[in-house]
This record gives sequence, C-alpha cells and structure tokens, in this order.
Amino acid sequence: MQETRIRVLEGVEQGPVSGPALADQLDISRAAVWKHVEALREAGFEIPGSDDGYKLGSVPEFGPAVAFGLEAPFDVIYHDSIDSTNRRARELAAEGRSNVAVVADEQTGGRGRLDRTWVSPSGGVWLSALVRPGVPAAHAPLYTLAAAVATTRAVREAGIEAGIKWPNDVLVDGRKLAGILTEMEGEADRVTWLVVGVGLNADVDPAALPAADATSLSAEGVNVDRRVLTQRLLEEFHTLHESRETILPAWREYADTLGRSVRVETGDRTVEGEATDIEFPGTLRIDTGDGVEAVAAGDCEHLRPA
Ligand code: BT5
Repeated sequence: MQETRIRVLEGVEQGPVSGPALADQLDISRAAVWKHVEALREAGFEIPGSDDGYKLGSVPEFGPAVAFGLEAPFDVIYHDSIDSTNRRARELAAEGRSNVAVVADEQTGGRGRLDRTWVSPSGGVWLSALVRPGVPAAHAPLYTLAAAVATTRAVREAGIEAGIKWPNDVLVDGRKLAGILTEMEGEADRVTWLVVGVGLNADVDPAALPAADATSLSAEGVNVDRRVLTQRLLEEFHTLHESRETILPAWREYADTLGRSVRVETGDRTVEGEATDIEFPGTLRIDTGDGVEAVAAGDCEHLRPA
C-alpha cells in the first residue's frame, strides 16, 4: 500500500478527524484526502464520516490491509490471485527492489522445492519476502530456518502448538501446516538477493490439499485473522534477520526433528539415524550408529521417536 494511504489510515485510526485537519496534518490537499479515503473504503476498510470527521471502523481480514499496522520495513504488494509470489518476488529482485513482501490469497502456480507443485487455494497465506542480507551464499539456509521459526511463532500465538521438521516444514502433530522455499542469486562470497517463500495453510480445507498428511489452521479448529498472522510472521522474520545469532537457538527450541529417528534423502544418498543437533548454517547432524554425519540439504522423514 502506498505510503500516504497508510498515513491517512493512521490518521483516521486516531479519529474522528476532519478532512481539512487530516489534509493539514499530512500536507496534502483535501481532494487527495477524499481520494485516499474512497480508495480505502473500496479496499474494504470501514471509514464512516460524521460531523466530527472520519473515524476508522473495521479493518479487512486480509488483502492490502496487511500493510496497515505492520511493524517491519517491508513494502507489501498484495494480489488476490497470482501464479507464484516467489516468482513475482524474483522479478522484483531483478528490478532492483528490496524489503518487499509479496502476499497472495491464492496462487495458481505455487512451487515447492525441486519444482514440486505447492497447492495454494484461496484462504491461505502465500507470501514471499525479498531481502538483501549481504552474506555469503553458503549462509542462505539460515534464512529458511528463520522463516520456519517466524512461522512457528506466529502460529503459536494463534494458539496452535506447531513444531519444525528439518529443514523447511512447520508441522502440527506430524501434519504439514506450512512449507518454505528459499531462492537466491549471488556469487559465492555474497548473496545479491534472497527470496524466502512461505506457504501457510490458514483457512484452507485439507481435502483440497494433495498430501494426506497436510493440515490447516481452520482444520485445527482455529479461526485466524490472516492479516495479523501475516504481520506477526513478517515481523518475527525481520527481527531474526536483524539478529542472526538468535536463529539457531530459536530453531532448536521449536524443532520436532531433534532427538528423533530420521531418514534423509539427499539426492545421491540416504542417511538414517538419530538427529542430534543442527549447526550453522542449517546442517543437520545425524548419528547413524557408525558415526555422525552432517547433512546440508535433503528431504527428511520422521521415523519413530528415538
Ligand atoms: C515446500 O516444498 O514445502 C515449499 C513450499 C513453499 C510454498 C510457498 S507459497 C509462497 C511461495 N510461492 C511459491 O510458489 N512457493 C512459496 P517441499 O518441501 O518440496 O514440499 C512440497 C510437497 O508438499 C508437495 O510435493 C506435496 O506433496 C506437498 N504439498 C503441496 N501443497 C501443499 C500444501 N498446501 N500443504 C501441505 N503440503 C502440500
């Protein structure tokens, strides 16, 4: 949402405020105030006008309203429907943008890792954060972990005991609630841009999802305000991004994988054993019984508890 429009919203939130007073306050014309108020009403904000002026009523549950009240420095670009928020964020990266969050209600071409399909019906939180962290490319996995921690915290605040499966899944009782896809461009010693995509099944019917073990917030019995959820997720992600040393300890705290018996397929080998720890920048340590193996990436299956 445009900067001035957000300031108009903040103004009417403090209301009632008259059009002329708001125009003075924001140093814009009265006609411009009126135009912004009309556009906001069209976007679903309730802004009744009375003799005392404008006053903010209800705020839409999702949509462009995600930008309103967000306490993190992301420009929010919202789409009712888009092929893939990660694809759009990559495009914005190529245009030189940074600190952007692309958010959608529905994706028609959502992607998982290794070009798998990510099913993204209307009602989800499908978002991609574009950042330029200025770290070596090898550190990129840390941002996947940060997104998993941010998602877990936002979901826990909504009342659901989610945990993290290494490296990129947020689970509720073993069922997949969210997945993360991190993409980047850069040279070995420096990431140019990083796009962290989060797919969170919010108000989605699990019957519409492909995996038998998928779940959603609504299926877990929680009716969330997707705007607040998205904001909390972005705020937590920003905080972790600013203080990287806190990412691994937080991840350990929420990890569902540590202490479990796991099987990890890396593409060229399979490693089975007990997951004992995670180390920078996101490597899983697995005790196979014959020694400890460090696995940087792969698909992880939780076997029985260790
Ligand atoms: C992931 O891949 O889990 C990463 C998902 C990232 C999606 C976000 S949405 C916003 C942004 N824009 C994009 O286009 N993508 C990102 P992976 O670990 O490879 O898991 C993919 C597998 O999860 C699929 O093969 C299915 O089995 C399963 N799956 C597909 N859609 C699902 C859903 N909505 N919920 C749970 N599981 C799903």
